[in-house]
Amino acid sequence: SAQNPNAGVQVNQVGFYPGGRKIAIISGDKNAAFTVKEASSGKVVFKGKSGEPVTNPYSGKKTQTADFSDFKKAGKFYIEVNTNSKSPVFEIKDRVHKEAALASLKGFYYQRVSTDLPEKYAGKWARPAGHPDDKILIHASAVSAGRPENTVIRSPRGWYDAGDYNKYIVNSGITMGTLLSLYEDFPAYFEDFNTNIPESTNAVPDLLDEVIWNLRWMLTMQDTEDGGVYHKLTNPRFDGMIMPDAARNPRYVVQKGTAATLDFVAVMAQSARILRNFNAQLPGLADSCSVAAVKGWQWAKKNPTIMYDQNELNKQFDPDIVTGAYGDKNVSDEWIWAAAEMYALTKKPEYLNTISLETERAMPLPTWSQVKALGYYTLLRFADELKMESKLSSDLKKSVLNFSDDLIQDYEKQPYHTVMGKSEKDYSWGSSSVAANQGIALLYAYKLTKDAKYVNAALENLDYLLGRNATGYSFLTGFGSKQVMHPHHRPSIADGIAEPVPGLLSGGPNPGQQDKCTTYTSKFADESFTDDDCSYASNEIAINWNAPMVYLAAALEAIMSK
Ligand code: 9MR
Repeated sequence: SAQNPNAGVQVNQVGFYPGGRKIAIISGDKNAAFTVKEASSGKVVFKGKSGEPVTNPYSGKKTQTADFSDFKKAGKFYIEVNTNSKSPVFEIKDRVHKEAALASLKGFYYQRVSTDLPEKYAGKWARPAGHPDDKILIHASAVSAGRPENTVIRSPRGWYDAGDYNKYIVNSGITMGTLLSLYEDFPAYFEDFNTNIPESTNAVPDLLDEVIWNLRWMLTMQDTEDGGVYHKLTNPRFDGMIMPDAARNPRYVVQKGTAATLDFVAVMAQSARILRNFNAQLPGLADSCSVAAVKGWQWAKKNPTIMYDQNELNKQFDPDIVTGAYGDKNVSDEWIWAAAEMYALTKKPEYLNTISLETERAMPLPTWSQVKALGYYTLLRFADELKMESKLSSDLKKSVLNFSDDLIQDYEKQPYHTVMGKSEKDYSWGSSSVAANQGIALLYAYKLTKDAKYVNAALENLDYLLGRNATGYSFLTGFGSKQVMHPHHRPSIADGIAEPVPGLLSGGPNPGQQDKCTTYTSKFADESFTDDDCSYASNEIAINWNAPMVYLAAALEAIMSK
């Protein structure tokens, strides 16, 4: 219950693969035994012994692990510890996460800007188009000779960033990189992956069709005169809790910046690489992307240190802009990512010439402000094709593997038997994306070694996201027996429909509690979550959190269904 989020038995509320690892977490320290029971009959189908009690480093609460991996029968079941302690019902079956993978990609469709979402595709969440974005003003911070004040540009399409209605290049960067990498890592899987979107009947995979909706917007964010890319397209202040079509405030593009431009370059290079295989269906698009990438790269070379600093800009220019800043003060990682993608696109090693790949340092987890690992993943993906120097590829390999080896070290002793949460820092704003991005890193380690221990740990982070965590919530809307019902997401709040838009990943526990909502019931790092739409710090949704969710669920489907 909300009063005691640690009560009971927590599981992935969606379910398990017949051959996969299956773990439940039992609260308390006095449970020597557990049973698995068939949901329909209550018949005992498996008996197990729980692990040694573990003390939660954040709350001091005790938990025990129930491992029933040896039970491999398909069906619907629950775990019982004593007569009053039962887990939610879960399913064991092949392709058990396909629906979650499809829904979390479909989540992007619901975020589409400048278009109607007809009932045929959007079901009861159908809504009229919002934000045509065909008359965008140039903010005073962004005026240039070619685009003086009072210039109006077209910048339609894209996805709403999150619970708000703005469009931010930096955050689109990691989001697109993650989805495009998913396609490059598992292209065959997307031959049969239909999200029921308007483009579903064309000959392009739905994953790419969805990505292209945002790609076409990103292309409009480049100043074609000089190649620089506007940091974001935004209202001066956040809209109220209204539907997209009711939000009519003027919108601006703001200052061009180095981080935005390099993220743009990386996305355009990767898109060009992928889309040239679809030239027949999408004539010219791959070429446009590669031209845009080269132009952006040249701009960044000339403007290597233009950091978007919203507070500083507000001192100089009107109107004040107070929406998401995505201000990044260090762009060395953006250089690495952009250079890696340019190299992989053009096969010209010169792109890496002036760049330090920093493989001697620990690989950082990908976030919107730290994209180095995306560059590593791409370089490793193409190491053979690029005939990469063996020292370079072995350094990159080591870096990616060390990251995962540190993660999995002793994770079985964690209170929820997950790599997620080993470090208190994992519970930051958007912690769900930490879990998902850790899972992706583990799957790259698996790709490099074929060692199943990495897949197990990745799967357990998916278990975390779908319910096996200290809050007991499944963080993907529309999934699980204890669902997030009140995400900080304007359409979900304003549409008058009880269920939130499905397939969106809630940010998850964040002890920062910056929203100051009064409904949190705990301050412990792993419980610091409230399913309340006031909670933009723990219960918003965002495209850069949904993308790794899509990746993790779809990649595990591809791997586990072989
Ligand atoms: O994900 C962002 C997080 O890392 C920052 O700490 C936080 C505060 O600046 O902003 C988050 O991004 C938000 C963005 O600024 C505006 N749209 C909603 C995003 C998710 O909360």
